[in-house]
Amino acid sequence: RHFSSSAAFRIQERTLIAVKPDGVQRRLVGDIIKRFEQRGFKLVGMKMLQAPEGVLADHYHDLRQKSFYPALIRYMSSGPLVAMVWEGYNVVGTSRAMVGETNSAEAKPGTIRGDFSIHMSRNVIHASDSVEVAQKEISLWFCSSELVDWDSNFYQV
Ligand code: IDP
Ligand code: MG
Repeated sequence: RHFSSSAAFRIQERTLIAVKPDGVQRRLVGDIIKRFEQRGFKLVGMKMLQAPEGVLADHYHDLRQKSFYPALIRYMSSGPLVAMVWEGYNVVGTSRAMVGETNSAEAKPGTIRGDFSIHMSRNVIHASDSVEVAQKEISLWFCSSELVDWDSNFYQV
């Protein structure tokens, strides 16, 4: 067995990533997948869907009182999105760094939002913001049979 079996790295974290409807319309799905693959993360689930209203209501439950909430739901319902589950060492924190600030105007160049978006109302991508939230979001968007627990023989921590 190679070193990735060592105890420190054995517990694998997962996160929910979604290419939002504007990202799909702008043909950014491939570019976004590429960034997560080349960083070294492992794709364990992926599907394209028109997000059901109930799922969106659950997903953005904490934002339901915000003034922008109705517009957010309209945005997220405006077309299909691509939901994915990515796995790997510290994937929640690292993917938030790769995605950049919520407010695209403040997102640094080199981040996904900083490269592809100018305004937070069309910010291209979702990424879970904590390990606990990630677990909730993954079970909201995916059933367990849709997640593939495959072994990687490529370098991976
Ligand atoms: P996050 O996506 O970076 O985690 P959250 O604060 O969880 O940001 O907000 C969820 C989504 O709601 C954002 O990605 C963005 O699409 C939208 N949003 C957040 N704040 C605003 C706002 O002030 N105006 C318009 N849309 C917003
Ligand atoms: Mg969030």
